[in-house]
Amino acid sequence: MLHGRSLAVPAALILSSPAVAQPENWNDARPLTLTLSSFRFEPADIVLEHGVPYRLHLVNSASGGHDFAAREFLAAARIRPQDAPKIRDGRIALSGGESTDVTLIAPTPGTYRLRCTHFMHSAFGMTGRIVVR
Ligand SMILES: [Cu+2]
Repeated sequence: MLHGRSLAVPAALILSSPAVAQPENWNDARPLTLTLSSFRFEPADIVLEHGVPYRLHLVNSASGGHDFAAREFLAAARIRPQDAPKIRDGRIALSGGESTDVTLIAPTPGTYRLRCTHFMHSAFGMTGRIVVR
């Protein structure tokens, strides 16, 4: 009897482990291209569905640097682990001509701000919105 109980404990621990209980189908992520240029995001309004994985393909078509700064969105979204190092301080930085992919699962529904933090870029119109519904 005691032996049977001791076997049940590790099984319960395994089932409650997030890595096992919530497998992510990162390969099924929907592709979404976002272009950064001087001084705009295209598209500037992004609509995502809550709980759906997306592969954000960020392209900086300008010769100078820009960034995808969306602190609240990136903090709330579930980021594919290998893409997490691309995010620093709520931003994904892209040097001129650079592109990168970040795969994530859209967070809680709401409207999240997007902007470029380079000096004066948001004042010149480099802002956007991410709407999760
Ligand atoms: Cu910019």
